[in-house]
Amino acid sequence: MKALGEIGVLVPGPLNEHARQRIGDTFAMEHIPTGDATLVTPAMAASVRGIASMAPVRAPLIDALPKLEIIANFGVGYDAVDSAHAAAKGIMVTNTPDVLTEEVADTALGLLINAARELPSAEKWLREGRWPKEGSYPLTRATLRGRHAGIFGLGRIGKAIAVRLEVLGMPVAYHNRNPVEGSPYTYYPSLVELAKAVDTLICVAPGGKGTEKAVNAEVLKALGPNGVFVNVGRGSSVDEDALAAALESGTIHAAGLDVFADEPNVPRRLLDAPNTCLLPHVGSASVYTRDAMADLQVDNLASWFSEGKAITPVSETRHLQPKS
Ligand code: A2R
Repeated sequence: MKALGEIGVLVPGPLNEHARQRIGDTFAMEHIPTGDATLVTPAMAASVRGIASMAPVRAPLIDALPKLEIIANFGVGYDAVDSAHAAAKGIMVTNTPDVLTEEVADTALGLLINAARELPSAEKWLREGRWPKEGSYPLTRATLRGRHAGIFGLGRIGKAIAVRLEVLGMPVAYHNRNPVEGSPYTYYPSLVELAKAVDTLICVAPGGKGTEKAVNAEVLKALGPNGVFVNVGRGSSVDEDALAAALESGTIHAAGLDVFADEPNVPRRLLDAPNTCLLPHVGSASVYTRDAMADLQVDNLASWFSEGKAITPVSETRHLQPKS
């Protein structure tokens, strides 16, 4: 078995600094500015056995690296990695679940409170000197009191959000493809039915084809005029035109969004829509949590190359064993 320091690990595009540091200290690190396969040199093709990514890893990049064994993704959502293509070629894919769960759940709560109680707008009122000139910020039409919450994607993070909502006194319901065994929350087999039953919808489902534009005009109409929509999952799960239209027309009351379909670009209509709290995808973005994600990403690589085992394989590649 080769010493870890002789194993080539490619970092395509930007990566968390702590992860880069550890990869550089542990492996023979290579870097290319983006995931563009044409940037792979013959030397990289001959030596790279692992990828550590925060940026997309598409099929052409995978195909340009004939010795590739493992793609270690930074983040629990791995929709930017072509995991089906990797699995078909026997290449392991790992992600970083659990270590970010509580941080993202906190962010969801912050977005909900900000959207419903307009705290960013109230702060703007203070900073613009309007308080002494014009008096108190107007009373908010929305409150958390008496709300009913629906979670789209009751997995690790969804459950952590549910616990927080229960503390706020909100009954919780959810929609997944399958009911969660033993869950105390009410299950709805359809997202529209869930939206009809609640006035607060929190999306924390994974991105990808199965959830693409799932939160559409019909779902938003079902949520209703007192509705607050929060998204800490993926922007691709939302029809953003329909969401902007729903906010503009009062079809729903407010939205708190941490994720967007075409990051870092945020549609003008969402920037201009009333009652929105918009964040630049900071759900897990504390030093504490990002360090833990970086450690798990690098530990997956180290474990694969030294023990022949990934720590947190994604479901599509869980069955794979090292080739050598
Ligand atoms: O559908 P199920 O029974 O496999 O439940 C999963 C649910 N889910 C879906 N629900 C409805 N329609 C779908 N097409 C669909 N696909 C998945 O989302 C499961 O309950 C939940 C995902 O939970 P976990 O796998 O535990 O992920 P975690 O750690 O909570 O993170 C969720 C997402 C990430 O993928 C990133 O996009 C974001 O939060 O950070």
